[in-house]
Amino acid sequence: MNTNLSLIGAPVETGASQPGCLMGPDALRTAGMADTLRSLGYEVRDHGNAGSIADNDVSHDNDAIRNLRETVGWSRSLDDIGYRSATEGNLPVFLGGDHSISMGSIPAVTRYAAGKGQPQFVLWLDAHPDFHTLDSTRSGNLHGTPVAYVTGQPGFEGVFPALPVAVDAHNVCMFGIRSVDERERENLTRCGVTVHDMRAIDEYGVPVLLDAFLERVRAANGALHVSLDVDFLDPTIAPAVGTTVPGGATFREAHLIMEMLHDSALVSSLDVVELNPFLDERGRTAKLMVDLVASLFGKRVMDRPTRSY
Ligand code: HAR
Ligand code: MN
Ligand code: MN
Ligand code: MN
Repeated sequence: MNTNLSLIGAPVETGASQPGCLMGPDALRTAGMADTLRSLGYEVRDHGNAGSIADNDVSHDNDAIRNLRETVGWSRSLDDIGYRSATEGNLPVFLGGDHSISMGSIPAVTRYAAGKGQPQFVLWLDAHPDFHTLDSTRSGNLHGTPVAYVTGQPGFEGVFPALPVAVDAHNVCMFGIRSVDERERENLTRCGVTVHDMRAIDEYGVPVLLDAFLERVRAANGALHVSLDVDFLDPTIAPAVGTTVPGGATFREAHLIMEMLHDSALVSSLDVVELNPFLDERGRTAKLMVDLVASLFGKRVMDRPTRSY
């Protein structure tokens, strides 16, 4: 795994239904993100917080959509910064911010991977598939749309930046899903996204499902972007999120995923999103997110031989 990490703060809350994610990057910093990663042997550069380039006048005829121009501005700015960071040899870690930041982070890393001839894969850890299009969203909250956009679903043209390369929907694997809108369900099935809902995790367990996906990434020599939404976790352990859904991943399931990702050595970029510090309890969710990221980057309990199934 690349040992040069660049932390990119993305203080974005315009994609969410309620305010607070703006403070996410700073809460993750306060919880010790940079020093924790340094203690694991990484070279960590914190680029501070990015800003939105909202000098556009885009519009869409779905009147429910909220904060369209700001979100388009953020996607442009994060796409620029993320691409530059990857080009300079770093593994970008995007500190959100609501999940609309993936409309910049994923296009950036996908473009970079394509330049090296690598297909982009995405592991989406979330209660929600975030697979609405600009036409299908009823809430109008754009954090519900990034996966549709980055996989090139119709209706984003002329509003969000054109994607030089879209992610193949078949290369997207979701874990933890338990809140899906009707239109999302139809489109996910039609497009061939792999959706492991909580029932699948209960029935098969994390290792079988995750190994199958990681094997595909490895076989394709793919780049792997991990997008970690706080609400992937059960709200009893991660209360600091605006969209809690009961029945989420446990501490142990989440840690196992992170440890397996580290063992795979495949991860090439990361988003940590939807942390709303205004809703936290004495920083516990922020600290948990830092702990999970530490496991993804190699914090381990004991040395052990590589597991094989
Ligand atoms: N599907 C719902 C909507 O479109 C909820 C989306 C909530 N998204 C997030 N990110 N919290 O996963 O409004
Ligand atoms: Mn999400
Ligand atoms: Mn979510
Ligand atoms: Mn395909």
